[in-house]
Amino acid sequence: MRLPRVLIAAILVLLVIDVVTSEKLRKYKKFKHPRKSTTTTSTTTESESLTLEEEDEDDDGEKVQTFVDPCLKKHCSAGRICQSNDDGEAECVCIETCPEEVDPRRKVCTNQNTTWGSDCEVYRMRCWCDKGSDKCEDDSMKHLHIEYYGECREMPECLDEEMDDFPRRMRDWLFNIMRDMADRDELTPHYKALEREAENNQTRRWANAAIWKWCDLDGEPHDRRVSRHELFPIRAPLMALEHCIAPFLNNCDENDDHKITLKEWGKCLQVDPDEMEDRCEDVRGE
Ligand SMILES: [Ca+2]
Ligand SMILES: [Ca+2]
Repeated sequence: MRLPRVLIAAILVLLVIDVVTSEKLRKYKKFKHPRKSTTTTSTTTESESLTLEEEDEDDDGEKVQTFVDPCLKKHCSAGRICQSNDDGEAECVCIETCPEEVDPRRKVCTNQNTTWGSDCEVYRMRCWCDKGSDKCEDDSMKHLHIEYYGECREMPECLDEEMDDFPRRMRDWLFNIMRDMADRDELTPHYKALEREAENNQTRRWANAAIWKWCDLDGEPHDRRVSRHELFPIRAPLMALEHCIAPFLNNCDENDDHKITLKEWGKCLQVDPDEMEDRCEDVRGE
């Protein structure tokens, strides 16, 4: 009789341990879950929880969880800052105050041909309109972006013959920048290989330069589409030198959805579509 009792007691103890362990595991998984989504979707869903926990061991070797600022790994686009909400979730909210700018060089000219005090004011207005705030002056400002720095000025019209020649000049320019960056060792090994291929194979020259630049422009969100905002690094500095750049880039977005796909980019640069395959270096989320 003694032995079965011991056995039953042992089974009961095992069952209790099992229940406790699986409960702990379930809670742990609940905490773990948000971390999974931090790298790939943090910029697409702005209110998602980014509660992170770091595990340390205390003096007794027990695992303890230390909560860290949910904003640490949160990226907010221009005009927004990260704030932790009541539930401890990271959230991007519109910047409340922009620094007062006195330097006229900080002024910017937008796609609506309006001069603003600073880039911060433009991004903040776009954020208000995106979020449906009553501070939004006009719904069209959802797509407000900076064309160039300085006050708006009269731009010479881009003539048809200038526009006809523009894709060729742009391709040339892109290839030369890529080559310069390779010479200065400023490309990653992945893009250096694309550059070498472009040097050695004439037929790949324009395609590789175009692919590299498109990948380079696709910043945040890294979604294999270049938004008008992401075009800023090439549009703003070229505006003063190339009056055709703005209409050229506008034409690139063929379906007018404010995003330029690799296909659209290749088409507007007049590169053979068969050569425009996605060869971006994927370093994020891996
Ligand atoms: Ca993008
Ligand atoms: Ca498009």
